[in-house]
Amino acid sequence: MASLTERLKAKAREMGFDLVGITSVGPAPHADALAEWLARGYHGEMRYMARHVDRRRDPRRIIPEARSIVVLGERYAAPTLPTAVYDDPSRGLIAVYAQGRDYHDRIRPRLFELDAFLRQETGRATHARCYVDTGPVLERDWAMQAGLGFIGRNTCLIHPSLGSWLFLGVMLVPEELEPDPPAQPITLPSGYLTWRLADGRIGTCGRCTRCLSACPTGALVDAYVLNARRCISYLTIELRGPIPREMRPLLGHWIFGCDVCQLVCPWSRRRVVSLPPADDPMLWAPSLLELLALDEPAFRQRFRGTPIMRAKRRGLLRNVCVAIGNWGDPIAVPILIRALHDPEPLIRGHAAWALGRIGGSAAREALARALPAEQDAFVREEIQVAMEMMG
Ligand code: B12
Ligand code: SF4
Ligand code: SF4
Repeated sequence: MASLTERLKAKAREMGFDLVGITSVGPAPHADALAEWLARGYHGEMRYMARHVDRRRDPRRIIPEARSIVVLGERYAAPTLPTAVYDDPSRGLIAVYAQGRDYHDRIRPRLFELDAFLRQETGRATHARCYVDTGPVLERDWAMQAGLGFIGRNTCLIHPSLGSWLFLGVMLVPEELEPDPPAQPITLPSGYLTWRLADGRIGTCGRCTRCLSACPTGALVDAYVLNARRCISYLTIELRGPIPREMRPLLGHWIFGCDVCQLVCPWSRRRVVSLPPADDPMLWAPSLLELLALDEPAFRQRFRGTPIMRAKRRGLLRNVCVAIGNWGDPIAVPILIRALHDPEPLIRGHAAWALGRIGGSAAREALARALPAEQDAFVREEIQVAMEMMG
C-alpha cells in the first residue's frame, strides 16, 4: 500500500498540479535575506511584507502544530503573443501570469480540496493553512527546500523543464510526511553554483547574467536581490499612489506586471508550454487608447475575475497614461485631454505628464486651461512640471 505521502502526491497530480514536494517545517533557510531586504527598504510600500516577519521566518509561528510543508507548483501558459506585439508601443503589455482568471481563485480552492483529502485519510478534524501568495510564507524559499526548483539570479523559482512560468501554493499541515530532498548544491568542474533537484534534474544560472542586464529599471540590484521600489511589477500593481516621475520613462509600455527578466532567461525562454491560450491573445495586449477610454463599469466588465482588478481602474489607467507618454504619439493628445478631467486625481496627474512628454500646442493649451480649475495639489504640480517639460 502506498504511503500517505505518496497518496497525497498522487492526488495533487490528479488535481492538475505540475509539481508537488514536501519539506519539514522549521526556520526558512534564507530568512536572513528577507531581513536584509526589509532593512534596505526594498519592499517599498508593501507594508504587509514587513508585518509578521517572525511568522515568515518560521511557519511554526503561524501554526505551532505544523510539521510539514506541502509545496505545489502550477505552470501557466507562457507567452503566446507574437513578438511584434512586444515591439508595438501603442499596445499595453500585461504580464502573462495576469492574462486570465485570477490564480488565487483557481488554486486556493484546490489546496483546500487537497487538505480535505488529507483529513479524510487521517481523520484529522482541524484544517491546514493554505496559501497562494496570501500569507506570511516565503513561498520560493520553501519551494526550493521541497526540491521543486532552484532560485535564479532574477529571484524566480525555476524548474529546468518548465522554466519560471509557475504559480506556487503552500500548505502547512500537522502530519509528519516524508520530506523530499531539498535542492542540493553540487560541485561541477565549472565551479558555478549548480543545483540537483528532488526529481534528479540539474539547474544553474552558470555564468549567465541576462536578467540583470535586461531589467529595464535596474531593479535587480545584484544577483538574487530585487529592489521592488524599482520593479515594474511593483510600480504597476502594488504601488497605490503616483509612479515616481524618474521611473516613468523606464516602464516602456508595460501596464500590469513585467516579464522581462523571465523572457530573457534561457530556462524560461525555451519553455513555452503548449497550454491553450486563455483567450484571444490580442485581448491581453490591448490598445492603450481603448483602455484609457474605459469608465468604471466598462473596466469592471472587461477585467472582472482577473488579477488586474487589484490595480483598480485608477491604477491601471495611471499606468496606461505612462505608457502613452512613452509611446509619444500625438494621436493620443485628444484622449489624454479628456483624461485631464477624469474624476480620479491619480489619472489626471499622469495624463498631464503624458501630455508634457508628447508636447505640441494642443497639449500645452489644454494644460494651461486645466491648471486654474484644478484643486488637487498633486495634479497641479504634475501640470506645472508637464508645462516645464514642454519648455
Ligand atoms: C512581494 C512579492 C513580489 C514583489 C517583490 C518580488 C521579490 N523578488 O521579492 C514584486 C511586486 C516586485 C513581485 C513581482 C513578481 N512576482 Co511576486 N511575490 C511576492 C511575494 C508576495 C513575496 C516575495 C518575497 O518574499 N520577497 C522577499 C524577498 C527577500 O524574497 P525573494 O526575492 O523571494 O528571495 C528569497 C529567496 O530567493 C532566497 N534567497 C535570497 N538570496 C538567495 C541566494 C541564493 C543563492 C539562493 C539559492 C536563495 C536566495 O531568500 C529569499 C527569502 O526567502 C510572493 C508570494 C510569497 N508569499 O512568497 C510572490 C511571488 C514570489 N511572485 C510571483 C510572481 C509570479 C511574480 C512576477 C513574475 C509577476 C509579474 N510577471 O509581474 C514578478 C517577478 C519579479 C521577480 N523577478 O521577482 C510568484 C513567483 C513564482 C516563481 N516561479 O518564482 C510568487 C511565489 C507568487 C505565487 N504564489 O505564485 N512579487
Ligand atoms: S519584473 Fe521587470 S522590472 Fe521587475 S526585476 Fe524583472 S525585469 Fe526588472
Ligand atoms: S537569465 Fe540567466 S542569470 Fe537570470 S535567472 Fe535566468 S539563467 Fe539565471
